[in-house]
Amino acid sequence: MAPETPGTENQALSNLLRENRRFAPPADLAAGANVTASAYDEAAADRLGFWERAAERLSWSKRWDTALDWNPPFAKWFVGGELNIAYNCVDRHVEAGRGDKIAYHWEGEPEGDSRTLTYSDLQSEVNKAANALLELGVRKGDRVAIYLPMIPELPISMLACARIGAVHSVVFGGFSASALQSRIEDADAKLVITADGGFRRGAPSALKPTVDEAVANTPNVGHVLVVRRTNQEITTHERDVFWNDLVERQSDKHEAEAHDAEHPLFILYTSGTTGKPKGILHTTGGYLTQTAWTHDAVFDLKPETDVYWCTADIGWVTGHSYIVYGPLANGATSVIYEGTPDTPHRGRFWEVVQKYQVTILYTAPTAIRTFMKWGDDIPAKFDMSSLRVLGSVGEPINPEAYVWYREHIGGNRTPVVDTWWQTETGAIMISPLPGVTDAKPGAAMRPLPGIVADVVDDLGNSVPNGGGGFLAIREPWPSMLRTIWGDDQRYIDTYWSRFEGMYFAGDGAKRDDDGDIWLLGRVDDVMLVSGHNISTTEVESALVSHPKVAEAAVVGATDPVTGQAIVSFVILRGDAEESADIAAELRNHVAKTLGPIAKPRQILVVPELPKTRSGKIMRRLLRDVAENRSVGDVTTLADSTVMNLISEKLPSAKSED
Ligand code: 6R9
Repeated sequence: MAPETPGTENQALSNLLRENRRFAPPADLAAGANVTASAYDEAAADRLGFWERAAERLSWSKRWDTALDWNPPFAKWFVGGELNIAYNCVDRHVEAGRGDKIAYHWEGEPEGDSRTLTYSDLQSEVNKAANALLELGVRKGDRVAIYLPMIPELPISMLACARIGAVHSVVFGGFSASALQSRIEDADAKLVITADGGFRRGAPSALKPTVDEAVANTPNVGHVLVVRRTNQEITTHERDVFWNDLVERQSDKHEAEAHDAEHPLFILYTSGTTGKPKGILHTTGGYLTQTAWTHDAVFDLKPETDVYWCTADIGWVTGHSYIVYGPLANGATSVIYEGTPDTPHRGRFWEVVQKYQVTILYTAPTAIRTFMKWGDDIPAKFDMSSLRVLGSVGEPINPEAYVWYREHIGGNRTPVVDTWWQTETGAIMISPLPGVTDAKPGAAMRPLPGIVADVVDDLGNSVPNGGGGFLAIREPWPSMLRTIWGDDQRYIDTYWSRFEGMYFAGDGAKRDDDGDIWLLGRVDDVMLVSGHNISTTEVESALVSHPKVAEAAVVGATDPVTGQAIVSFVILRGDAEESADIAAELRNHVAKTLGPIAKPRQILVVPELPKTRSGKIMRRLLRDVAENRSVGDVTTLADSTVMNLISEKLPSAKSED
């Protein structure tokens, strides 16, 4: 994204989109909010003291001596402190007399398949699993790979590892044998926890054969612990042990030992855009402090009355931080849903909201845009009056999708919090507070109290209000990644070398005239058109603001005249007709909304977009299509047939005027 022409250094990214809608917090929510505006002042006056108070919300066996030891870019938080994460997430709630409170309402994909776990239930399950791990020879510091569907044994396994100080590495159940194998090898895991299979789209889908293939080449894996979920036929090996045999016969008592605040908690692999996956390492005290505090503040969690549902997969960081650790540390009641939103019907999410009277819902823009495409009539059939706060994470949320979410899911009464963060940040960093902030659709608004984020130009200087550039974080934060597992140099190179003394997030951002932050997509995706750096997000948002468009992805393709030209891929709404002049209509709409510089060269109407398994659009593959190359590596695609569907559309990919 280096500027091509001299003198453009201070205009790293164009600011084209104007959005004037505002939504104030509901008065009752504001009046009883967990966190008020004063938190910003308190944190600004004493940032470390602020995080120390957040850490005091947890139970420590030994208090820390020093809040932060910062040896850039290596941080240690709550140095000298000791605590047990499983004790904080489970036992202390039972000891406080809340053992009968529901921790998880688990909803399987097959209808009628559900299970309820109270905090007492969770305590005995976690203790049994911890004892089982010990019997298998797993010790503090050992790594355990977990390859499970969204069943209760997944959080139970994570907590059992945390309890004994083993480091978990959850690998999303959709990954291939070779992806699993490379992650097992990189972390040198000695145990793999899996299941025979899980339910996906109405049918059992096998997991065990993938594990067998992966561990055939990993001699250090001593055992594979298998949960029976689908009762599919499986091949067994000598190393296999079954959850039902091993875990069920264990004692449900286990004394939790305190671990150092900096003891490794988990590794989570993130692929980034290219290359070898990075094993992001999170540790104990700082991670739990920030996930718990942000979950309380950003969702205004009232643990006694709220029913909270985060729809992410636990295999992604959102599930780690906001299905497992944050909510449990806060004693929340959560929903876990095993399946997909369209099984057995397209109203399944809203049926779950209605059934459990969900009050807080946290989902992704990709899901919201899919619901928009399916039509307003589907959510309208369900009673969702219990909802009071909605959240969004994973990608920039287009203003149109935000407003649709607020209106059709939130009944125009609920605030929507757009939460920006990453696997690397561990917890939410930039977000409105639902009882404090006048939210703007499409903006993540302000860094949370205690977080020092900035938008900087190419040289690392803060951009003025109205300017665009790179998102950077100027001060360490408690739940930051500590390193890339086994590769400190890559940690330094990837995150700390772009700007002196600042964490480089890899996202473009702008600051509006009020100083509020808008995320603009990955900087690798920025388009350079006639010397202007144009963000994918703004053009996509302009397209989605057209009533016929449900989803859009844009990329820059080499162009002889403008350097790069904008090529757009759009999915139409369920009720929109694909007319002959749709391309011209949409191109003009973008030009009118953002200015002629952002007018796409081409518009392609497609049935689907290529997405990662966590729902992010893979623009790299669309760039291959737009530049007439053969399509690159598709192994991280959720649905590998999508690129064929798009390529079939190619004859119409010729340029227009
Ligand atoms: C939590 C998660 C991180 C990347 C991040 C950014 C994008 C996430 C966003 C957002 C705009 C938001 N992202 N939340 N962009 N607005 N509210 O998604 O972690 O899978 O590591 O992805 O996702 O590009 O850099 P991860």
